[in-house]
Formats: sequence, structure tokens, C-alpha cells
Amino acid sequence: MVGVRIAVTAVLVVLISGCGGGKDTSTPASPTPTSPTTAAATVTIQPNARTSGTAAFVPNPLTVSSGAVVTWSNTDSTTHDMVSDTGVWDSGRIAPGGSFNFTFPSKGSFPYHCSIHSGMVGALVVQ
Ligand SMILES: [Cu+2]
Repeated sequence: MVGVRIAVTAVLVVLISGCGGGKDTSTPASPTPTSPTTAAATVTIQPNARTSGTAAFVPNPLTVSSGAVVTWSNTDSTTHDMVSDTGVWDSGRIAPGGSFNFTFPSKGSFPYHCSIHSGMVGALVVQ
């Protein structure tokens, strides 16, 4: 009986340590979704944006799902802002290297512009 008990204990120890090892080497969670809309997205303000018109913002237009958080990242060497044409948001001035984010809770089309440089225009579509 003693011998059997030791054997069972040994098996349990192997199983428990085996589970622990399995967790350490588990594969990453879910793969990246390939749907056309996203829950979070970034718009990059391009270098020389003030003379780039609609190409100042990439992607433009950007399509996201409702509830998405959109971040604008200023990779230009000039300060810009992102102002909704319909008053939904106003980023204020975003310095070079800075960023701004806004959550879009409802569906619709949201044109915006840079109030500093009149040619810079973009659009967001929330589906
Ligand atoms: Cu600008």
C-alpha cells in the first residue's frame, strides 16, 4: 500500500508540473482580426502635412467600428490640430511627436480639418 501511495503521489507531481510547463509555452491568444473595421486605429500626420492636402492624414478616410478609439500621431515637424467640421471634437494644438485620441461612440461620417493649415482635410467613417 505504501508503495502504491508513493507512486500515485509521483504521478500527481508530474501532472501538476506538466500543467505549469504547458501554460508557460502556450501559444498567443487570438489572431489579429481581418475585418474591414477596427476597434482602435491610428491616423498618422505625414511630414510636410501643411502642403499635402488630403494626403496629410494617412489613412484618409479612415473607417472604424463604433466605439473605436482613434489616435492621431503627429510625425511632422510642424504643429497641427484636428478639428471636427461639425464640432464633435477639437484636439487643440498637437506639437511634433505628440498625439491626440478620441473615442467615436456613434456611427456616421466625420469630416475634419487642421485649423492652422487650411488645405489639410480628412474624414472618418464610423460603421
Ligand atoms: Cu496643420
